[in-house]
Amino acid sequence: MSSNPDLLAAIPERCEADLIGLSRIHDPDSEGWTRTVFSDPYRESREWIRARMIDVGLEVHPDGAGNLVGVLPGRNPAASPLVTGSHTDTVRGGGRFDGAVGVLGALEAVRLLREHDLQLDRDLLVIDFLGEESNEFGLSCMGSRALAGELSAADLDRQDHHGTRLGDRYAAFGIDPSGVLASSGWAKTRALHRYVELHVEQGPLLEESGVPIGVVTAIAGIERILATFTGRPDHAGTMPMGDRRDALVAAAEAVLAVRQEGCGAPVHGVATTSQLVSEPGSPNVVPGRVRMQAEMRSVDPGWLSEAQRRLTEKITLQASAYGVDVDFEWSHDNECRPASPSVHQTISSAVDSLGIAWEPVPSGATHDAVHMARLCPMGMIFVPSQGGRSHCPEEWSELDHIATGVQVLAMTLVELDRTTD
Ligand code: HGY
Ligand code: MN
Ligand code: MN
Repeated sequence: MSSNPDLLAAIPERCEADLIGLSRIHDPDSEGWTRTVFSDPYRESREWIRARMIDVGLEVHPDGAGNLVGVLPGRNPAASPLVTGSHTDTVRGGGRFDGAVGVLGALEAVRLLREHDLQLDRDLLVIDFLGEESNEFGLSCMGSRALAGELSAADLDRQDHHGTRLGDRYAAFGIDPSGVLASSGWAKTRALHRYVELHVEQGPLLEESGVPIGVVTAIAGIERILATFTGRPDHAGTMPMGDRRDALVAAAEAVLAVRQEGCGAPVHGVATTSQLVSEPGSPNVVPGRVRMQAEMRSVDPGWLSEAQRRLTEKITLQASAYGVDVDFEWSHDNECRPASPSVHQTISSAVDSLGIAWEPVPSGATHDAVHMARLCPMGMIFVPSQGGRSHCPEEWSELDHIATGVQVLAMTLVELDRTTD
């Protein structure tokens, strides 16, 4: 693809217009940008995305799993298709770039292909995946899991803290739950060729090295912990300190143990406690029970499983010193997934041909790419996040970086289209 300066000059303006357009659709009562899955703002934003897909000439087919699938027909419909995309749902109080850059950047890449009269041999699928962010059902990447055949009937029976089933939330959103399972794995029936996702880094590595493009080496695996500390409720005014079985003190030590484990990771590894729920929560009662929610991530699967074992031992031992018992429920969110070396090579060659610097980066954030990697060789392109911030209103990426990322995405798709294996 020639780097025709006139055409490429259009990218920043169009991407900016699309990012502004999408960021107008969010929950007005929540700070930052909130477009959580199944919410009204999310419903509105999907209609907006569908219209943008049609504007750029895609044939839009919502698949049975709630993903919005735009198809750019290739010359050879029998060939296995290329796939790109991301998500447009957000965390609560999130930002304007996480996920949006990948979906809107893919639309811009389609515009560039058309403006350069570049018809691909293969169909190109542009997907806005349903519900990438982790939600109250404890399930992230719902759309890409379904597409990869990883969503089960048991998942649809998951309940939120109101007791509502996930399947019923699909139905209330207008997606037939039986269709979600029936369509699940549709991509397994039609072999996919390659998957590439453009995304903001959501971390500080690219900004620190002053490099505009990251080529992802691997996406971190995630293990989540729900630990229940059982002590003994007592009168806070009369029970001597040495005789207490204070569940919250034991949990507080566990929070520090989680942090210590994360800080000790030799490669990329992090650990975060996100919630402590103390019962009964009255000021005059020694906490009898505490539930702690935490997670660990690493691109090093060996470290991740060892860290789980160490943390379980350490927290149990520490709690016993306070006469507090601990039960652990570990939930596996996703495997650590290396990017395909050949797709990594294609992306980095595209960046080299533009004479732009790039660096290999791990992704501590998870993405739909983790599940798409089950279906075909996967790669990801990162652009810098200002201050490494994300999942917050301050999330920001420079338009010229996004435009470069779009150009690299378009060039990568053209190259991958030519690969045959
Ligand atoms: O949790 C994540 O890493 C992603 O932002 N959903
Ligand atoms: Mn994301
Ligand atoms: Mn996110």
